[in-house]
Amino acid sequence: MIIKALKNTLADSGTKKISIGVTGFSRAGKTVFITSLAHALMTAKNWQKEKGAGPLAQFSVYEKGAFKSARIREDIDSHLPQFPYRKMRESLLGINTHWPEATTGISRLFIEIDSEQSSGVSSWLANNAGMSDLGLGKVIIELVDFPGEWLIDLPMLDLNYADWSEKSLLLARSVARHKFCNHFFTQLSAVDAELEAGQVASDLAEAWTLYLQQCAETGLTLNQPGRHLRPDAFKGSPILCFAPMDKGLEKTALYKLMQKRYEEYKKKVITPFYKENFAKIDRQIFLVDVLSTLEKGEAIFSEMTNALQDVLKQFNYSKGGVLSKLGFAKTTHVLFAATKSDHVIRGDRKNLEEMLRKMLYLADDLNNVHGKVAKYQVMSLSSVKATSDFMTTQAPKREILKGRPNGEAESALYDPGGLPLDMPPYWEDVNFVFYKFAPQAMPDALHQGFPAINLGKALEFLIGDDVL
Ligand SMILES: Nc1nc2c(ncn2[C@@H]2O[C@H](COP(=O)(O)OP(=O)(O)O)[C@@H](O)[C@H]2O)c(=O)[nH]1
Ligand SMILES: [Mg+2]
Repeated sequence: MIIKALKNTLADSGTKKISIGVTGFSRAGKTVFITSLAHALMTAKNWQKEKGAGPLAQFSVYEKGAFKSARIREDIDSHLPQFPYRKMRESLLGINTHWPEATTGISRLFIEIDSEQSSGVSSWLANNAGMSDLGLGKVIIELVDFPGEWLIDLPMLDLNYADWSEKSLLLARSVARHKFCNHFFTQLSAVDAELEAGQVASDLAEAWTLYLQQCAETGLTLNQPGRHLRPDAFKGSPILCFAPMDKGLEKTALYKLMQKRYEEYKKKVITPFYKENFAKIDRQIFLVDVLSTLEKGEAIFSEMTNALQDVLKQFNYSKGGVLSKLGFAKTTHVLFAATKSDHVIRGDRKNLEEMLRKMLYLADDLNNVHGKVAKYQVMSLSSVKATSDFMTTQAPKREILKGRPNGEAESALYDPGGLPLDMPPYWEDVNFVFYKFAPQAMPDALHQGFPAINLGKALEFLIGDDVL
């Protein structure tokens, strides 16, 4: 055991480590992406001979036949929660396939990838000097999974309590949200400043949480504070007992208590989460669920675009170079992926990519990301393809999907309708249906990985330069 650990340490000293931030709002597809990517890497050997096939198609090391092996390194940061790869994979295998459960806490996965050492120096060292154990030709990628609800907290770092309250209360009165907020506003207007502040604060926080839960259920994104929905280790902690209040109450003990807790929340919850998981990521894949928000209509779609805009301001992007090497402004590659692309017909997958690109013109209108990073790409992605592509037999022939929507017993043919080409879309003309397809039975997936679209292409963008 000790010798193995020592060998690993020695080998790791020459190994490139790449931290990939898998980012996205709740239900964007982070957990499914990590599961499918890990499983594709673990099973890639089985596809090796069929170039251009399998879930890692378009990952160049693999297509060139230079991919040697991948393994999960449970010994790295073994004191931290590990991403439950086996459990997630199991849910998608077998007869009763189902999508993995929603994520409640943070976890990490380290995958070591070995490739043929194609560079002259490294292959010479390996072949002639017996130094193949030094980690040359080896890359360790770190993937972090976390509840998407926490991501939406990052913009709070730039706001004080008064400004956050004003913004949140205004949003709560918006068309899409006001119907969920009556209970909270009734409580807020009846606040008795004479009562013990701690109790009133926790009642208001409870009413605010109820409101956020209802908003989240309808698909709205800007649900702050995110830990009210997914508290994880902070469950029951007084630090979460706050909610927004009108400025008119600022002289009261209750307001001051809320303000104090808000600042504590920023300092003790959001800042450590940001520092540990985002401040130093090398590469970022931002998963965006364009499709289900599109189906939910204008209010939900535009709130997601606004949330994207707020969140993108928080990251530290760079063109690489000295600053990034010193640990400042690290993230050099950013990939935006429109997920669940198996919900649209083949011919619309490029349109989906185009929709996201246009959405980013709105969300990143000052080019804070696009103009800053060394590498930038937009694509559509399906981490686990739950549909098959079909052509109708009767004229006029058209593309269609075969799949099983959640809750249905059998697979059938579905026409999801086309995607709008304008951004923002002309909402009266949108006729796209998001069928919420369940994963199909995938008898070969255990040894062949899950069928996917553009998974290898995404990996190529993220680490293709590093595993040559
Ligand atoms: N058809 C299809 N559905 C997906 C895919 N990825 C995610 N989903 C759906 O999106 C839901 C949320 O995915 P998940 O990875 O848990 O999202 P997270 O909250 O970002 O971790 C899943 O339960 C699936 O219903 C995909 O590649 N194809
Ligand atoms: Mg998740």
